[in-house]
Amino acid sequence: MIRHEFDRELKRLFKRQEELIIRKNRAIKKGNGIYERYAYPAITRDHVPVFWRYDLDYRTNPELLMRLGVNTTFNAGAIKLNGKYCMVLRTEGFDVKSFFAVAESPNGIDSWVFRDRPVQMPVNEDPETNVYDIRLTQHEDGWIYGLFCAERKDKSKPGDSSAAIASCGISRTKDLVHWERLPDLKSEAEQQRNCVLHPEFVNGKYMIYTRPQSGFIETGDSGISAGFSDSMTNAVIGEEILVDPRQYHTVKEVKNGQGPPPIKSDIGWIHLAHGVRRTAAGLRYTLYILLTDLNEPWKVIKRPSGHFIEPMGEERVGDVSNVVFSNGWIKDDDGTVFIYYASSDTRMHVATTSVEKLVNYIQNTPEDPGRSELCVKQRTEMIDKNLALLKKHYPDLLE
Ligand code: M1P
Repeated sequence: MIRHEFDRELKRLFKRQEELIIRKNRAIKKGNGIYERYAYPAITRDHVPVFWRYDLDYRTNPELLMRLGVNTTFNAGAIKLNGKYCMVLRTEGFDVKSFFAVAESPNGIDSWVFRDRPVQMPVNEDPETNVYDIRLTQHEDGWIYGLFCAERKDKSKPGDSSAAIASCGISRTKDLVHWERLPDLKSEAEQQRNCVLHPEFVNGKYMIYTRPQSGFIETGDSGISAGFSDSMTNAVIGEEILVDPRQYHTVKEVKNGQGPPPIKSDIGWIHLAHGVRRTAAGLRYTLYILLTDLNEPWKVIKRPSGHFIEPMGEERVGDVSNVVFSNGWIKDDDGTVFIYYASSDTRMHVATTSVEKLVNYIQNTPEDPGRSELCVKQRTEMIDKNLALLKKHYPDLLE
């Protein structure tokens, strides 16, 4: 390209991105009443700054070719900080290494802008190959903790190039800019993924939701669990309590994992989790809700049946299709809840609801009775009640 063509193309790249960022998102009103989805993804790889992907120097890249592509932007931790809604995204380069990057929005829905540089996450004495799926917890001790998966090659299997070990990496920050890396979580399990710090002390200790695993992919017979540590600067947990087990023929038949830190409500801690089911088309990841006791957050007290969010339409397709995954949500002062979820390990979406609606959902959605016959009974009770009501008040709707 000659110089003025280069300048024109460069400006075009920035303009296209600006148009994407300022595009207003809109709620899709014909939802299920529990939450609202939005017309467009919140953050895609096209939101990643142009200067993270292209060499913009005419002398070294006169054809303006992309140099360091970004493949996906997904599985974001989330927090509201200094009045801004922040996502800390799993940003994956074409080289399949993930890193964390902060994007901010003034309203939690759209206008997401990446900070100028990715997070410079320090490593400890055994640097990991890959980091991902950070959960941000504003803890009552004053720190914002980031717990994430730190993945290393399994050196005990030198002949297996996909053998890996997943551990819980731990870091803390006050501003999402300066991060202090702490030692990885020590537990009795061979591997850990989907670890999340509870926001409050429990009996004077830090409580960490875990998912002990027997291998890198397989979880053995575990499910969402919890352990307690005296400190986060050297986090060690002993015995892990099983909080929410896997269960035959449910949305969490194959495995499950805690999503973001739970939200406190009058009736208990509201949890968002992912459940995985095996189908003929491969694994299907959906999100579900749980309620745990306010004083004993490891005790489940309500389990609305089935999934809460499932991959829909275009969300079903991506790098790892048929997946929704969430590790970030934000509760605003007015009770609005912004649920950030990724689809198919590719891009981020937002859905909005409120604590009030979540409480209503939890209190009034019956639990899974466990068998088809009982599910029919459960549904028939609602149908009978509804038919009587319709006959009395809206007979024309039955004609
Ligand atoms: O590909 C789906 C998800 O798989 C893993 O989650 P889990 O350990 O629960 O199966 C993670 O790698 C996650 O990042 C990914 O979205």
